[in-house]
Amino acid sequence: MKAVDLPPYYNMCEILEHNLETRADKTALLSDAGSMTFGEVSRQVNQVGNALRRLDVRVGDCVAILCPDLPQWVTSFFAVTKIGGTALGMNTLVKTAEYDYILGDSRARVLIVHDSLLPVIEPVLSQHATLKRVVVIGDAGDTGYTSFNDWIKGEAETLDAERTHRDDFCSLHYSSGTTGMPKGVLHAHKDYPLIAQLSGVDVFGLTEDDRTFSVAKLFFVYGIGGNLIFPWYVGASCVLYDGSPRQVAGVLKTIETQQPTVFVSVPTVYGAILALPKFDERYKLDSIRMCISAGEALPAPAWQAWKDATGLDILDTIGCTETYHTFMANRPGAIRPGSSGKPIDGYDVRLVDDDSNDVPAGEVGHLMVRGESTALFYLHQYEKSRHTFRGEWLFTGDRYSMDDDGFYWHAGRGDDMLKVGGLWVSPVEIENALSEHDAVSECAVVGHHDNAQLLKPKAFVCLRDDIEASNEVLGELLKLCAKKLEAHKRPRWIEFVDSLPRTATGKVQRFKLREQ
Ligand code: 3UK
Repeated sequence: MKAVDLPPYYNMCEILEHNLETRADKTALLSDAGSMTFGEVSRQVNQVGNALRRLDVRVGDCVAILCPDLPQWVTSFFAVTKIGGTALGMNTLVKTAEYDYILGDSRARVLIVHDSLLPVIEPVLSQHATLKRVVVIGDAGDTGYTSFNDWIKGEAETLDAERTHRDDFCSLHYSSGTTGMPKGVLHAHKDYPLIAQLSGVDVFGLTEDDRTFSVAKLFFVYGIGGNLIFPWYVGASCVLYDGSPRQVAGVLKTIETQQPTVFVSVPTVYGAILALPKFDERYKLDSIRMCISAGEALPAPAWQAWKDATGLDILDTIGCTETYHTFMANRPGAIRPGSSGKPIDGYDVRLVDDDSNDVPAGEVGHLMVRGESTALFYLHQYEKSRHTFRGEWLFTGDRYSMDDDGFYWHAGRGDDMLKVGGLWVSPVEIENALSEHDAVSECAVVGHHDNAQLLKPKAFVCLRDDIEASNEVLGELLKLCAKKLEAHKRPRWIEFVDSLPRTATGKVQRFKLREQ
């Protein structure tokens, strides 16, 4: 499928609405809060869309959604795109300062927020004059904000979709970098059917008989693609899970009760499940026919252990926020454990050296990718955009080699970024947190493989001359990290060293620390 195959005027809400003719009464989503049919989803989408128009949300306006994976997340998302707005699914795991930045950078006009997340974002809401209205899902209590249920009650259940162009932007996704705040990536209406066809159908072979379930949340493009866009594009159902993927018992229980056929997950969660004694006997997982992994490389031993325990193959795949979804994948029946597979139809990749010359097979190069679902730029980031979006080609920042059979092997990142549990971690952020302690004179953080061969942050810390390394200092540093950093960003090891290796120009040589 090519972008030109779509009608010039196309609205991505078609991915939901094409189901209304033949499947209006079919279950579209299942969740602890109950299930909804395609017809029910569509009616609520229309109510939210009408309520947004009543707030004067116009084409191009941004609406932010900060909510666990619940039906209201989904109906809000489709409602925004249906009226031609730009939907921003916010990461539910970040701190107040990041919400502050994102509200400013996106100029969100309306915020739809779940009551459980309101306390983290509330302190900065009044600083954003561009934010006109806050709607609360759940209990709005005496906050003074509008309650979601009251807001849509009485709104009409029909709504004409905005006549958007296939190239109009419809969603905004924030992705982290080495320094500073995350970068906004805009995707167009056309990108949705493209990824659904190229990955969901052509690679994963989803059909309307499938039921997807993802531990990657909807705010993460890997999650919304695999657990909402792909299934609905083919008329399949999805299972929403509003718990934490760290609670593997909850994940397994959900599989047992909701019986998904496709499991969309990340290496750390596969690892955590494998670490649970006799998980395959304690939980019934036999509804699953296909397991997908992405976010970070899946180690071959984990692939084998999963196969031994469940009989199932995991398809390791790689995508990025900039391409929206998968561009390389292991395919059913053609898997090389430990590799990221091969480029999928619709995408081309190149491996190049520092001077942009192609490198031969077996050698490591920078991974570039080309495909029509790729975003065009980072919002308000001219320099970073020029570095990453190079004409048709996207510079991913990943280092890869290709073997003689055409499989691609991840060789780490060219920048210092880490992927932990599929989530971005910047060493600089951890270093900044550690440096706040008086005893620390300098420090550096690198990725280090744990026993399961997954990358986790490790800190090398130099203490001030008058301070001795001790368990007490260590305890204080760990406590500081617990206060300042989200769980996946906290260093798993802290090593005290006398000095950090540096170049002649004073730059920390992280590669030397990585080798230790
Ligand atoms: C890394 C991988 C090795 C790699 C994503 C599937 O992860 C996704 O998007 P992000 O923008 O991060 C992209 C970066 O993550 N990565 C992802 N998958 C793998 N590294 N093996 C893998 N299998 O550094 C990449 O550049 O958060 C994943 C589908 C859609 C996505 N957006």
